[in-house]
Amino acid sequence: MRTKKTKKAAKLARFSITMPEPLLQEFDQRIQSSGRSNRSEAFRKLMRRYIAEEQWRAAAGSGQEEGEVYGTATLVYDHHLPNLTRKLTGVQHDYGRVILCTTHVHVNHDTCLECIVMRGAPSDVQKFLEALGAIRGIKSLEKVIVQGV
Ligand code: NI
Repeated sequence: MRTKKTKKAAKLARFSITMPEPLLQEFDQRIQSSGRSNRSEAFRKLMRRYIAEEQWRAAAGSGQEEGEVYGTATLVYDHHLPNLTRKLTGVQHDYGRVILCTTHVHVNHDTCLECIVMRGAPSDVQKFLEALGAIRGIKSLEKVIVQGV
């Protein structure tokens, strides 16, 4: 007799959320224009990302040196700012052990975009991100700790 392995579907729960109407309208418009998911799927995606990030934050906060997280840090900065690129390079060399690769894009005459792919112990990755965050002049720093790897 052949048995088919099937993944048991998780029981679904319903709940309600209160939020400003314009925020919900914008959210729904984005979902609709992406054509990829519905509101529930979009919320599930946000919640998984939030949980992964909080798990990492908790592990990093307790100084966890075991285990490994993957993530990216995406930076936007003006390379003309005095010392900024020197400090950025210095920090990346200090934490070379958590950097898998870096992609640099010259957006325009002034602006650079850099995406750093990271892998390392939660506490090490956090220290690296703190060191990046301490560099003055960076216009934006987006951190993503990925789930499912
Ligand atoms: Ni550049």
